[in-house]
Amino acid sequence: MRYAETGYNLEIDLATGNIERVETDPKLMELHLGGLGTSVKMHWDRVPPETKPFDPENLLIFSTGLFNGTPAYSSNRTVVSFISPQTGLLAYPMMGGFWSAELKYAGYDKVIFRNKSPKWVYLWVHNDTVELRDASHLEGRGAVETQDLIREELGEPKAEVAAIGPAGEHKVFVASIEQSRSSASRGGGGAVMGDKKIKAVAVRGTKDVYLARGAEFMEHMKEVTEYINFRNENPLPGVMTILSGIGSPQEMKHTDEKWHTESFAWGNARVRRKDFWTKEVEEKWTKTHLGTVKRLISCFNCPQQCGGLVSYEGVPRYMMKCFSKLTYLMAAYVDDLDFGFKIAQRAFEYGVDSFSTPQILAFAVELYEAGILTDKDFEGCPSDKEGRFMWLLDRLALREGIGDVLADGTYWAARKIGNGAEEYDHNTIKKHEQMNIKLGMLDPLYYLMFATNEKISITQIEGNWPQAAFPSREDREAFVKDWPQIPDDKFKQYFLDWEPRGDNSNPYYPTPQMSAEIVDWMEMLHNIDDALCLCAGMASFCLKPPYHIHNYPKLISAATGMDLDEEGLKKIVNRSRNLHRAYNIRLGLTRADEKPPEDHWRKRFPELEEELLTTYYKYKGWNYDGVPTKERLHELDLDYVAEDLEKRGFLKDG
Ligand code: MTE
Ligand code: MTE
Ligand code: MTE
Ligand code: MG
Ligand code: W
Repeated sequence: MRYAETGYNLEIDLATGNIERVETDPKLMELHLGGLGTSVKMHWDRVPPETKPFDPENLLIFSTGLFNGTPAYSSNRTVVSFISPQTGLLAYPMMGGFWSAELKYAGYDKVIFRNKSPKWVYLWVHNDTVELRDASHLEGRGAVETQDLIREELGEPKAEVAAIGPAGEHKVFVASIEQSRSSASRGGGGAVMGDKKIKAVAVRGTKDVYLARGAEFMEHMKEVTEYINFRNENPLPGVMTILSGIGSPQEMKHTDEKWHTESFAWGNARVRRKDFWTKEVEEKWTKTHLGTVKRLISCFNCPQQCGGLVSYEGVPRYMMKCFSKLTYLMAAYVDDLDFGFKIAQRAFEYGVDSFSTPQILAFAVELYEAGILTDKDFEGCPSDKEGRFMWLLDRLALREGIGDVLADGTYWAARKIGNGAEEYDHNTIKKHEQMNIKLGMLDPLYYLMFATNEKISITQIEGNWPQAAFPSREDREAFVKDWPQIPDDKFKQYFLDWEPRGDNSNPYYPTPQMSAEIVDWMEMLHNIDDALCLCAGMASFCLKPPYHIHNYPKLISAATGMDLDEEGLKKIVNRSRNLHRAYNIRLGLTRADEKPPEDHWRKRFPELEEELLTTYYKYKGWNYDGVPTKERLHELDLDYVAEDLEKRGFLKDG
């Protein structure tokens, strides 16, 4: 009997149509838990580093995590992994919703696609019945409408469907995979699906998932439940509204957008508008918001309601959450919230990432204004800001005209366009568009998080540590008094001593050593969440979350029967993290790539930044180049990785 996991994967060879149900090695759970952890292991073992994103050998893995389908609240993520067409490194976008629970209940932990299908297909998984079905009639259909069309033709209203839209079909590098109220957005998973000619993956399951010690598990969950209730009744004081609660950022609930509209940059991540949020704007936006978001909704087995059902005049109803509300309108430099709701609907049907896409469109507008793109490139484009963005979105999603170049993302497009366009690609890391943050003073924690995290996106590493120092000592004392989530008491002192101004403030405080420790802690929690496929909004991504390093080992032990303590759990996720790093090193990641976008901060400190990176690498057990050392790999039972890195010349002299 297998506990928490089902112990079976589905292996789909798209070239031959062969489908296999494969029993997995139980040892893998002990070594990597599941989710992202075991997926990384599979990429390492099976996808050689010479593989290009659109080679048939590039595996596309849809993975559940260890906790999906168990009673653990908010465990509803699916992690999709593949070599990204945009970055050339391993990408792992995640989506919530209900898909993972269905797959677990159907009896599988992962669906692994290899090779390419000769014609459009979708996969239908229904317990023991698994089939590739013709999808030629779905070509050109939207990523959201396709889900309904498939449920209808299957006669299975409860099937969960992850689908691509036209952008994925056209292998747009920023194409997403859309599913219910969720989206595996970043890194171009939609393009890899499109390249393999998979239009969708539909799942329905009615079996059980077993727990090793169910009663004990439920006892621990009682405490989690109590804490969730407590946090919902007691929002944190002293932090911005968006960070005061739990769940993923409550953009559908809150109407106060002072922080985002004034702290993040508009246009192609250029301009900060520090006086934007006037009384007048607030009233207008609040009215639009409340008139548009009809009700709030949750993912599978989650008490929070982070999603919104959006009904905006003239466009079909759809689901939205978090920051997509603002990315398009801010990039387009449009002051109306209405535009955000209008364009997002179209973008979701195309199936594109709402972080990267608006940045690319704004980049195109800048190039046009600078005369690098011309009237010929923009032939037929309306001249108003809104019309122009819609027009550019259509071109990009369908790879028409100038859109064909833009569809590869800012980095690649800039190099294809040439003629000085590279200068305008200023907001990418590792060839991937970033959040349009624009702040004054370098923040050592965000510096490290941006530069080094394997997701190549800030969302997958920030979280447990407050984003800004609290002005008053009193407030800091109150905050640390009730902070059971921290992995070590020393963090309380770090926080108490951290001040908004003066000697103990950014960028020199937290010191490089402290910064390394804090970032490592936040990242470790994300790595656990991504292995369990638990929503980071209830753990690593929020302040004072219900799940943390002290209760996770107990829950995992009761669920799996493994008997893990904190050290044991840390070791497992560190093992997966180092394997992940080694894999990206093999794919060409270097120290020189590990830097934030050029002007996230006005004030920069090159020497300090070097020291931060070096200190962090050392803390991680990596050498100057960011490669895990032989000793570190040995400690983590990864000698086979050290051998491989040595053989390929990435690791010299340990
Ligand atoms: N893109 C689409 N199409 N839909 C979305 O809901 N969410 C954005 C961004 N891009 C979103 C999107 C937000 S708020 C986040 S945090 C990231 O995707 C999450 O990235 P991931 O899905 O790749 O993990
Ligand atoms: N959960 C995990 N495990 N990892 C993540 O990166 N991102 C959070 C949240 N939960 C995240 C996560 C953020 S910022 C957002 S906006 C939502 O997931 C995105 O939800 P979606 O992927 O279902 O669209
Ligand atoms: N950058 C900063 N400095 N702080 C944040 O909280 N959150 C990330 C991303 N970058 C975040 C950030 C996420 S998940 C999203 S969706 C957008 O910015 C908006 O995040 P927020 O709503 O948490 O501010
Ligand atoms: Mg997502
Ligand atoms: W988000």
